[in-house]
Amino acid sequence: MNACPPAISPDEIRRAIASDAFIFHYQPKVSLHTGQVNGAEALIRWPRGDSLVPPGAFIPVTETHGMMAPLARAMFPKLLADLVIILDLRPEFVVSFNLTAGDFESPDLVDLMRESLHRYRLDPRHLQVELTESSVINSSGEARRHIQTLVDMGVQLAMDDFGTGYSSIDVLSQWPFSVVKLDQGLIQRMLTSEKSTTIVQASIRMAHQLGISVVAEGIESAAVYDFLLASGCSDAQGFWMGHPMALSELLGFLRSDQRWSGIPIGLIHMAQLDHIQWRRSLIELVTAAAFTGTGHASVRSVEAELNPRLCKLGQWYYGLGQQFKGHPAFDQLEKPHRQLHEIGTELVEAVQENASREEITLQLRRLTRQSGLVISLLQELESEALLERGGFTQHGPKPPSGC
Ligand code: G
Ligand code: MN
Repeated sequence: MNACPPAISPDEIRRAIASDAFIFHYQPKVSLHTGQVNGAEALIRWPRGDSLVPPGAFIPVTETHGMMAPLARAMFPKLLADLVIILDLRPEFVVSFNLTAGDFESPDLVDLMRESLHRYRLDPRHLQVELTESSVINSSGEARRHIQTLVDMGVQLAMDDFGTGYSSIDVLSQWPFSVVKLDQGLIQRMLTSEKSTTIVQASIRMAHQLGISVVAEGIESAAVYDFLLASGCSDAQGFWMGHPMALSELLGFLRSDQRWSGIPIGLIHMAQLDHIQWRRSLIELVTAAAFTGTGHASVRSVEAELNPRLCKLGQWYYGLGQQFKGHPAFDQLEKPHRQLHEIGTELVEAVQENASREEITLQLRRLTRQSGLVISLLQELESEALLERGGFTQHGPKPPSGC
């Protein structure tokens, strides 16, 4: 039997901080929109002799002896020095690192981050702070204010281990998170549990509707990667693409310019959901205004949504969707989508001009028919894109049962 390695003492950690012994390893994140590495999670590592002290052996001791904040303070300038080197190679790169809300009880850390960013002349949008929701739930108003200051500076906030806590959804509504990281346990259970699959898909949809991007963690196979790509997830992190690695290795990894599949099939599905929501809120607004005599004022507020380039479907079509250009169903979509918006505009005008109930009913019917056309083109594009890349029936999660 192997003897347990001796426990790490708080003094050893104190000395290691003072002697600058800790470094960062970086685990790459792949954009599911482009198939390229677009960021990395920085993880603190302690090289000692020829090996690394496992994080599980020193992080808990550091935490219980209140040394996480000194460690974070010592490591932050190092992170920025590494980031400057990475940005030279990939100017859009984003590095995330792990903190707890408790690290923000005093304003020191935010002050240090602001000063260091200034000193390194770095744009804060290249930085992302990962906080677990449990640390957020137990945090004070002070910590919350300091974190808000950070977000106002332009630093992104990611909720780590989403799906493992108690009230993730509520925390999302109250804190300025722009990213959620789906917990690796949830991702790994996806292959064997239909319920986990549904939870992952529903979380991605919810985040999409909130305008929050989703990083899936713990991807260990092509099957899981493909499934997340088809579900509309934004980014992927896991051993299948890359383990945490030293900075020099990361630079080599980036130079090798490895590509994964970046055909965002899942976004076609999101575009359908966006369209259905658009139609529903327009119809709700118009019928409330026309048939109950309320909501005239709110009808005016939909004007931006009536612009076919500004609705969510339009934003996708003229943005990320353009990679499907040349695909017949995609190319055919523009005209009916523009016509749909024309009908929507006429409908709103009819309501504003107090048109008769019959006229409004007629316009509503036209809107619904046109919407059917738009959806059927999107569905055609989605199923053909799935067919082209082979679907995930041979190696992916089981298809849903029941229908
Ligand atoms: O919870 P947090 O996101 O901070 O966890 C990051 C940790 O997860 C790292 O220590 C990393 O080594 C580990 N990790 C990253 N990718 C994978 C993976 O694909 N599988 C497993 N089992 N662990 C992973
Ligand atoms: Mn993390």
